[in-house]
Amino acid sequence: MNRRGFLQLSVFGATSAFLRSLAASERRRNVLFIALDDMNDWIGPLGGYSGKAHTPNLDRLGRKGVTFTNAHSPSTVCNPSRTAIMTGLRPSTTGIYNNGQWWRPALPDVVTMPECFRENGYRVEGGGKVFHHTLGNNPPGIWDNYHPQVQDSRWHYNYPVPGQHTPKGGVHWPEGFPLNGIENVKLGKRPPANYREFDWGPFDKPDLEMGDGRLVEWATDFLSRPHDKPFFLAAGIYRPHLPWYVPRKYFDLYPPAGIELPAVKEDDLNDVPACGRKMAEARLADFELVKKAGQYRQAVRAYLASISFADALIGLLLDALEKSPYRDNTIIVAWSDHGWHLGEKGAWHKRTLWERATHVPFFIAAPGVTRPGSVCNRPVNLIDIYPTLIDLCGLRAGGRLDGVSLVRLLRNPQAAWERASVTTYERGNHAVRTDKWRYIRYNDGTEELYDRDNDPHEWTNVAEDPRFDSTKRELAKWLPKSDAPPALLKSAYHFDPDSYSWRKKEK
Ligand SMILES: [Ca+2]
Repeated sequence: MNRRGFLQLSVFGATSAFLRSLAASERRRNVLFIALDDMNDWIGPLGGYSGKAHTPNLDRLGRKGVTFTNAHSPSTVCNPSRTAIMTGLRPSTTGIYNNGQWWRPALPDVVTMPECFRENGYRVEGGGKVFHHTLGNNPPGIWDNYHPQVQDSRWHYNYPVPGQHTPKGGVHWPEGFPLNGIENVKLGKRPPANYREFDWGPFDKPDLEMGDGRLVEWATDFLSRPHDKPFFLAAGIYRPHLPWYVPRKYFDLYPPAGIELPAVKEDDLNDVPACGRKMAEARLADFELVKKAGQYRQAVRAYLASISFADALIGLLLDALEKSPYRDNTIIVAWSDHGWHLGEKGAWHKRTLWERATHVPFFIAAPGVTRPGSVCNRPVNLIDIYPTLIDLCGLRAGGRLDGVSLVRLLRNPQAAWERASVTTYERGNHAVRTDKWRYIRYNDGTEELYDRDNDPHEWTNVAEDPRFDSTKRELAKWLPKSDAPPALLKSAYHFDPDSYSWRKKEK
């Protein structure tokens, strides 16, 4: 056969494979699952930032389906939140409360969301940070294929997959580290709590050469190819997680003079119980360091720039999907694992139970189900993603799920909705969110109650006001009925990254 005949045949072969995949994709819905990291509600569709946030692609995603404006995360730190989302089980069910625990040895039989799709005949691929990114949280049996996370600077846990637990050469501190010039970071001294990531500044690099850019390039390539099965494609974008390194053009969107700092009430924590104050003050030394170094405004700017970079990458994913044969048969879901404080309530970082830490971006566009540009203000939780997606795709759960399907709200965002949204941080500390209220109960029984209609900053704790006793009782009904004992800490195991197995240490 001459070369031309061969080419014609292969083009024909590729085309028919593409048509076959199209036919298969028409039978069942695909899922594009976009995970964001530490992205709070400072985005256009949620309006949490008092200035102008540049998030045209999140705006665009909102126009494609439903924007949930009152969505909250299961927890306010990465591992417990992501474990809850991916297993469909709350921290109070699993005992996974923090980053110092491994979920798999604690939950050996749990069927995670990608495993559920895989068992139902889907091709399941993932990349970047979907489960928590540190070693031992992304077991290899879950995915048909995984694109490892690429970091933009040296990072102590850059080994999420077997065989890659030794950082390869080429992962260095950026030239001039730290770009923020903070002396303690340069010296590797505390505070900050983690100097390796405590940096921000512009990179002179194209988007696709950033770690998240590599991930998105991989995901868009996946979307450009024929697939003979329906797919579940997870793309985990790491920004706006620290370090806030993004291409310079995203910093240029935010001239320093126009940066708005969050509103803070001087004596705000005086009416907060000790447990809450402790959460707010956990990274106080980091915050003080930022202010002392004259970096507060720059840090806020870098966080916003990081949001806009993540937004641009979401745009590339949407472009790729819209150009693909899967555009009319793919559900898009996008979410962030929790929010982030940049000074609100005196807090820096995450790990609190207030609005800025629990309130998250959450979008679902489901062709044939959602109406373009819908907005849903009902209180929902990311624990509901798993039951919602399997409902949309007609799959059955492999076991217990703590959330509920949101399909009713996807069809009618104004539908009556009696549920509250619950966020947990460490054992026995919970926040209950309804349309109007935030009720916090700590593990020593102390409480906070905020009337969000009249107090959107959550400045005035009215939990002690007897007029609200019955309100508190109603809200308390949503608290978990029990709080599972914490799963073992990592230090209780020997972990072998090559076989990806855990062995309990002898006592
Ligand atoms: Ca207060």
